[in-house]
Parts: sequence; C-alpha cells; structure tokens
Amino acid sequence: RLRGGFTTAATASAVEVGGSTISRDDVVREDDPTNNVPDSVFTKIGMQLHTRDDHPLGILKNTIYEYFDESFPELFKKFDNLAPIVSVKANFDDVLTPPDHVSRSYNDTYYVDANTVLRCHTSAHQAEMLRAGHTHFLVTGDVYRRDAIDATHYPVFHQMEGFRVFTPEEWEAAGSSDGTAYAAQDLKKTLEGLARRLFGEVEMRWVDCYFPFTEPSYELEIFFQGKWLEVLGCGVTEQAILKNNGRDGTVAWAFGLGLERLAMVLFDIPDIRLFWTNDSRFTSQFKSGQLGTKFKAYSKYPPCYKDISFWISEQFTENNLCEVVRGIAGDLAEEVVLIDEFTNPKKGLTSHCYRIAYRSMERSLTDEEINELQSQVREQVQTKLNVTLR
Ligand code: FA5
Ligand code: MG
Repeated sequence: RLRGGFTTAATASAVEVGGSTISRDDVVREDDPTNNVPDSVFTKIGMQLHTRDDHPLGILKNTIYEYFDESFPELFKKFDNLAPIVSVKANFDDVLTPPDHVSRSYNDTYYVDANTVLRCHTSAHQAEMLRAGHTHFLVTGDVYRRDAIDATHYPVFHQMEGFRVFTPEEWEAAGSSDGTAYAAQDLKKTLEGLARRLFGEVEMRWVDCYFPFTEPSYELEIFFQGKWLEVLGCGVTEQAILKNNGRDGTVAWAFGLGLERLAMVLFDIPDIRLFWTNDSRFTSQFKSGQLGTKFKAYSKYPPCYKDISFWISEQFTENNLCEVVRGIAGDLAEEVVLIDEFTNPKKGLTSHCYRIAYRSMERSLTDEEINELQSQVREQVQTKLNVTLR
C-alpha cells in the first residue's frame, strides 16, 4: 500500500519475531476502538536493528555485552529476540504500575487490544524472566511509545534491561547486613563501570527519581558536550516483584537504558530517524566492533515549513496530532512544534498553531509533494481529531 502517494515500501502482511508470527491484520485495526497501532508503526516490528552487528545500535549492544562478559564471566544471560507484543499485565501490572498511571493511557501507549500492547519498555519482561528461573539477565529490544516528533523522539526506540538477583549469603559474605544498601551500591558500581567503558573518563552524576518498580530509584546523567544527558533509569527492585515471581527473600537491582540516546552521543548521530535509513551514505560509515566512529553528516536538504491552525476540542492531544502527521508523512516529518496558542474567552475556544517541518534526509522534496502531504494532514486533522481548522 502506498502511503501519502510517495512512500513506496509495501506493508508486509506478517513478520516473524523470535519464532512467533505477527500478522498485520491482528496488529492494525483502524475500525477497532481498542486498537491504536498505525501501519507506520507496524512496519517497524521485526526490523531488529539491535541485532545488526554493523548498525550503531548493534555495535553498542555488543560493546555492552562485552563489558558484562568481561566483568562477570558467564553470569548474565542475554535475550534480544523476544516478541514486542506483550500483555497489559506484563507491561504494567507485573511491574506494579498503578491503575491510573499516565503511561497506561491510549495517548501514551500503543494498544493491540484492551489486554495487549506493544511494550513501552523492556521492563515488561522482568516478571516472565524471573518466573522462567533467570536471576541475571540482559533483555534488549524495540519499545514503542506515542510521542512528540523531533530529533530525539521516535515512536520506536530500543532499550536494554539489566537485572541481577542477590541472595542473603551474597551480601552477608560481603559483610553487609542490609541487602538493599548492598544492591544499590553494586548497581552504581556496575553502571559507573559501564559508563566509563562507553565514554572513557567522564563526569557523571546520580539523580534520585521515581519508578513504580524500584525503590530507591535513580537516573544516571553524563556530562557530554556541555550538557547533562539522562542515559538510563535504574533502582533496587520492589520486593513485591521478587515475591510474586518466586524469589522471596532475595534482593535485586534493575536498569533500563536507552540505546539511541547513548548511540547518538557516541557516534555523533544528529537525528533519531537516521537509525532507520537504508541510505548507504549512513550505513556504510559503521563497522562491526567499532564503537564511537564519528558520523560524517552528508549534506542536508532544505526543510519546508507548513503551519496549521485550528480550534481544539477537549480530547485534543499533541500525541494524536503527531500520529496523524507521521501516518501521512512518515519519516519526512522532521518536527512538529506548537508556535502559537490563545483562548477566545467569549467563545470559550482555544486555538493552536503548529509548525510542521518536512524534510527528507535523502533527497529534495518538491513543492507539489509537500503541498499534497499538507493537504492530507489538513483533511485528516479535521476528520480524525475533531478540531475546526481556522
Ligand atoms: C523506563 O523505561 C524504565 N523501564 C527504566 C527502568 C528499568 C528503571 C529498570 C528502573 C529499573 P524511562 O521511561 O525513563 O524509564 O526510559 C529509560 C531510558 O530510555 C531513558 O533514560 C532514555 O535513555 C530512554 N528513552 C526514554 N524515552 C525515550 C524516547 N522517547 N526516545 C529515545 N530514548 C528514550
Ligand atoms: Mg526517564
């Protein structure tokens, strides 16, 4: 099927991941209100960028594997081929996400049906791994979130989950009587070692934060090119998760790191869409085993900006607008920014004006095709988002 008349990649009717077949008709059902997965997201399932040894994400994953193998020989089991379609229970309930948490909303998460989602984090596999008897594991995979459109956000990105269980004998042997303190200290030491392996001697800092599944919880930030960059979330696993999954009496740590965030910094990759390109000017620059080759940008084609203004309705959200734009323009949509907003107090109506930047990383776009994309955006914004164009 042609999208927007310009995208020529046909949508396959089914893909294979980790031995299971995922069929398009089960995942994309526009007329089913319990489903909100667009074709543009379905086409990313099964791409497995993180398993390509000469792709920046694969190179990074392999380097992290090496760090764990060298620091802890034969301790961590690795999984990178688990299917991304998981139950709501696995993605949320099993990791103690409260019933009213925003991440559960249709605005933030892709639902296949009321009980099934595209995983929004690799933490979705913690409980099943524990129940299968694993106590030291790394799970890498594609994760899916409805989100903004800009250089660092894409509806599909990759995470690596790490998990390590300690028995009382382990912390007692180390002279500690407090399993939680012991695990927190081991976690920080392990991740600081990883950060040094990836970045060399860098300034880093721990920031206290909150996750439903860990306590205490931290984010690690790295000072890179003048800014503090959040690269991972982690913490000491909530006791209920261990208890509910056959590991009562133990203590564990867990982390989840964003592979694109790290790779953009390590390889100087300026736009997150580049991870998905087949353009050989991108792919030919990276070699298996070579972490940190600096990407040489090829010449940028000019962007084209189009504004769209409308009176919003109560259900309007920016994520829904971005879905419409991505559904029509795909990767030609570089950015969607709110540039003006006002309320007419008499009418009680609020107007938003968004500026959409269209740009291909591979070629010049013609006025004609951009006008055609924008006219489809205008049409669908009205029919799908229930807003009134101004
Ligand atoms: C999580 O997803 C937690 N599951 C992480 C975790 C695991 C915490 C285990 C504790 C224990 P968060 O939503 O912050 O947390 O995402 C983790 C990392 O993914 C971020 O630090 C960031 O590096 C990356 N990330 C998050 N959102 C995006 C995005 N839209 N695009 C690219 N990378 C992202
Ligand atoms: Mg975070």
